[in-house]
Amino acid sequence: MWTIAQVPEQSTRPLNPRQAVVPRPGRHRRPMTAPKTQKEKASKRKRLLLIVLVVVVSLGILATAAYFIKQLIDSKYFFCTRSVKFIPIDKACDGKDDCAGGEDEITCVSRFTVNTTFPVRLMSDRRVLQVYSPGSGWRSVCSDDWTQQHTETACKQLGYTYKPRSTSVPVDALISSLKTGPFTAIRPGTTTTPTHEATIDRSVCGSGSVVSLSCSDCGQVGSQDRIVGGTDALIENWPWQVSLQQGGQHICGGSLVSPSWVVTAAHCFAGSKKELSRWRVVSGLTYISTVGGSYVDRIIVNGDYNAARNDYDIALMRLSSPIGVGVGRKPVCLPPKAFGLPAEASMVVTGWGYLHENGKVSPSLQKAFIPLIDQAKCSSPTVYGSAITQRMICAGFLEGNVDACQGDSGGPLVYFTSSHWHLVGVVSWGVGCARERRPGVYCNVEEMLNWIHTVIEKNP
Ligand code: 4AZ
Repeated sequence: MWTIAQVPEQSTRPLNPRQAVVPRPGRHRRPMTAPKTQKEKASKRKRLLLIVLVVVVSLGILATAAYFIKQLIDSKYFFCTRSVKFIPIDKACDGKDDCAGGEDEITCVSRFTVNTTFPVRLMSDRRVLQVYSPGSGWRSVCSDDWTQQHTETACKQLGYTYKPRSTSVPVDALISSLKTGPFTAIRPGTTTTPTHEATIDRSVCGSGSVVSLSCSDCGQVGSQDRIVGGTDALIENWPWQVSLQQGGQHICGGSLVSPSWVVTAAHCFAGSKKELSRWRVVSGLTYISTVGGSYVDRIIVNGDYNAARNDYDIALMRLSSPIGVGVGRKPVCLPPKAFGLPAEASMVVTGWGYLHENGKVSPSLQKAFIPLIDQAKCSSPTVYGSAITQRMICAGFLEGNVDACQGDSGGPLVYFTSSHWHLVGVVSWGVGCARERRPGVYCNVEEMLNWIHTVIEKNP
């Protein structure tokens, strides 16, 4: 075996064996492949490193430039893949085919009007399960023969289900409008039949109690006292809050009501904002960022939305894949029907909206505690008069100073009760921001429950 140790440092054997090579004193022959000096090696390594660095930096610059160019093109044009051409973005989703095969009119916001009654609901702050039938109307479900299987079936009908539980509430403990019925009870042997088709009317509950449902761990957060500063908020405390973005820009707020569904305002999709592929839903961040947003595969605007009056200002967005629920990403609870918000209930509005009427979007999430304003007071001629409909609620201070503003639109107005946060409003409109006698107006979520449940059921 030829090892390094066997290599003579200076061979005296001639290359031509007939001619002897006499080593001359003081002069050394250099070997055929001279070993590099330490200095040479270091400089070669340095040169290589420099080349790698230049290549990496150039690639980085190129990628960044490509990203910004793409953002710029995406913000102005829609690309028709089949006919390989760009069309101005406002020609996409305008009701007219501009690409071959109408490609520009496929992935767009849709409208949906509900004209039926979603047959299952939770009633009052006790979350009493009620079912609807055209013949009998709404009836509270007795606890008689109710099982965990029935709980799972009913919760599935209501949308998002995680660790569903049911409890019994004595009829005597109900609000007066529910005490006298009407009631209904489950027919035994109907565990997987939709709840409203599995019941039989009863004049009284044999067990003396009705079913109360808790379908998920919605609206539950850790302690609230980790908030730093006056109005700065941490996403961990408001984990349903999301930022709806287009072309890397925050456009509206929204609220997760399940891992796949975001409730927001219909007016966020006005004008050229109807094309689905341009939207991203950024969740789990206190400081707004444009990276890592979820894609959206459906946007459904309330079909009764009236842009001139801001009436029915609500929309639902379905995420292409559900978000992973964690400390910064959790759904908020939808309120039950007849939630019974107390007068001047202290609620919280959150968002990255303007910090002043003519300001700009806030880099960090903000929160504000604001009281509910009585409907009659908000509809008085010195406030908003006849502009306030049944689909709206007002919140804030008549003296001004604290309010939602541009960019908060679509975001949550929440109320804490029975150890859960509930989505009672969606930021909708107002005259200016924080002006005297011009409080914030919110879409009344309680009035939209039928529409929300129907949309979610029809788009599994
Ligand atoms: C807006 O332009 C907006 N002060 C949102 C909320 C309010 C006003 C304007 C309420 O999106």
